[in-house]
Amino acid sequence: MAEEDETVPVTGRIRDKLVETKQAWARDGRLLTGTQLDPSRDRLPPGQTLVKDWPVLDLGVQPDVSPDKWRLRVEGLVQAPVRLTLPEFMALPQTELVNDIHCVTQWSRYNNHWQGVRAKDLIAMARPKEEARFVSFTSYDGYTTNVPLSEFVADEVLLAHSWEGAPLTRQHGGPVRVVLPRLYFWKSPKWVTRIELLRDDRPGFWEVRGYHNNGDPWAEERYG
Ligand SMILES: Nc1nc2c(c(=O)[nH]1)N[C@H]1C(S)=C(S)[C@@H](COP(=O)(O)O)O[C@H]1N2
Ligand SMILES: [Mo]
Repeated sequence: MAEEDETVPVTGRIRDKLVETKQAWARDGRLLTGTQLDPSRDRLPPGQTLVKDWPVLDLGVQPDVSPDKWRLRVEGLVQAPVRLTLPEFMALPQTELVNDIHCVTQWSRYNNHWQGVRAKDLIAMARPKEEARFVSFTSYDGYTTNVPLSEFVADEVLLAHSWEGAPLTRQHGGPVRVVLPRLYFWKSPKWVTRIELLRDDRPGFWEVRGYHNNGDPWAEERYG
């Protein structure tokens, strides 16, 4: 099979200062409160502040993925590698979910309405091999992150193309991003293109820069 040109234009520059600041916070253990809250009674995880708008956070590089160039691949330890164009992705069974998002830089936003494809439906198509335990995501801006496969196939995890009834904007990761609401939002890659199933864990961009490998907001797993 001929390799396609999968590069897309990007605007902006990697914000080294921001990356350095976030790394320094990890070193200093910033924002840790040590408060015990109960997700079945409480709604705002410890140390978080509620916002009404939706902040944009990324490395400062926003890829411009035109719909005809967008591809999504599920590969690695799978029996049936998946490779989808955007129309093929949109033709899969669609799910609507509402959830709260929690960013490690302290903001949380309630009641986000998403539409997209459930991660577990996509993974079922690829038929994971028995030894697959972890997922590594790669995005069009070069960003990577990782979660256990069991987290990715949880019911509330979506590959979202719409938010509040409108297509996801480019700055928030359109055409398609992962939404994994149980973990801090850095575990939800924008502009996702590759989902690789692995036997061994592979820490991603922030995970190798001092951020926690798991990232549970209720346990304040900000830094690792
Ligand atoms: N591809 C990509 N995905 C990413 C990031 C990024 O830099 N690149 N940043 C992460 C971080 S740190 C956060 S908090 C959320 C922010 O998503 P938002 O800009 O839609 O609020 O995206 C996550 N996903
Ligand atoms: Mo973040």
